[in-house]
Amino acid sequence: MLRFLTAGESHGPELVVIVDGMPAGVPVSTERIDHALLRRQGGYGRGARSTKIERDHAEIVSGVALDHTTGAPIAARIVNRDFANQPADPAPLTAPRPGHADLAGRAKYGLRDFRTVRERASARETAARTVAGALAANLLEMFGTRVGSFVTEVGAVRASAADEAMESGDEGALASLAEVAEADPMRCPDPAVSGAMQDAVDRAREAGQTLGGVFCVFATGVLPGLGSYAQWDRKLDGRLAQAVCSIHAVKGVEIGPAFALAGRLGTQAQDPIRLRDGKVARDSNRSGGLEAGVTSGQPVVIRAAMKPLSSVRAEMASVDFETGLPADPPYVRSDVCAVPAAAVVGEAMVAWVLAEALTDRFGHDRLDAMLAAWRSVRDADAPARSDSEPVRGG
Ligand code: EPS
Repeated sequence: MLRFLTAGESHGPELVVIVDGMPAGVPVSTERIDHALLRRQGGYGRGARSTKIERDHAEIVSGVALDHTTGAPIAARIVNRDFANQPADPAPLTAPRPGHADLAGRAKYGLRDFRTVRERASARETAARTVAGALAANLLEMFGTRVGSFVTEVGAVRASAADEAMESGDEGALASLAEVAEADPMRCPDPAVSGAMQDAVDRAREAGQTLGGVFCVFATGVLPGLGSYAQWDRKLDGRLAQAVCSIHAVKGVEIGPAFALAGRLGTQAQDPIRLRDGKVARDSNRSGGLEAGVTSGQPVVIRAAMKPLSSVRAEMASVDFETGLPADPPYVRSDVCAVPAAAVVGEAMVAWVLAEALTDRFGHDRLDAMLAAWRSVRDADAPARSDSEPVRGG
């Protein structure tokens, strides 16, 4: 079983991630991991913490030798530079902020200082996930799978540049859009729309508000047949949705153009099956690369809706739990918009779940054995022949 755990508080000394079950022999580049961390720190609308204080670096302390995984658990630590700036005895936060984990932490753990809740519930934790995701991406790359992302909505501003590519499943078009997004401060695939998104962030900042949005994560070069329809908890669509929905402030996940499909007729929501040059081909990718919880071999396309961040300077309605009186919780420094960062975390989570599915299918011990098994499946999925016996039943 491939799994990871994270530990650490947002303003504690460090974050920690332990990855277990990664096969031996996977190349590991610390530069690439740090590059993923840098991408997550960026994006227009991030606050002072991410842009000025932290400079995330993953120090790998176990499980990697000579730049390759050894099969042993991989542990990595990321130092929180902001730890050094923390007051020794900060005043407790006694008024919970709506939308945050504050009240949940009191209900679950009985914590009275909401600062304690915030420390673990913070999205800073996603830096640790990014390390696990980068390791998963290294593994996936050995099997020809690449994961990318872009941002399609920020506040009320929407970029439609990627709509066609997301529904058609054109891998080249998706990769080009992600390349444009990579150079854009908003991770937007349309630089013209990015300007309007950035203006919206500026306006929100001035008003003491925050903005959410929508991002798309996709994976290309995915082997058909990963996942399962045999049991609910092995369905890959469900596992991907859980993983993406677990990202802080993400409240909605869509596979393919699911919400648009809901209003169409049946034939307009399918991906017709054809034979082209003796190979099975599809006209479109409305399924988002997943049919019945199993990969189709088309790109996996997932969109996620991120709510506006709950830390706002504008007035918030709450109650002080010490006095029992209405209170406006003090503003705690935060980002104005973190949708570009969430897209990078989305990549990590999608890469992780695909790596889980790949190791579930091809084993956990060693990369060379996995590759041999993968090749035999890939090559055995022979193209349908028009002179072969028609399939009966089903
Ligand atoms: C976060 C609040 C902000 C964000 C932080 C997540 O931190 P601070 O209150 O220290 O400014 O910057 O995100 C990160 C530091 C990060 O690396 O992503 C929160 O409350 O979730």
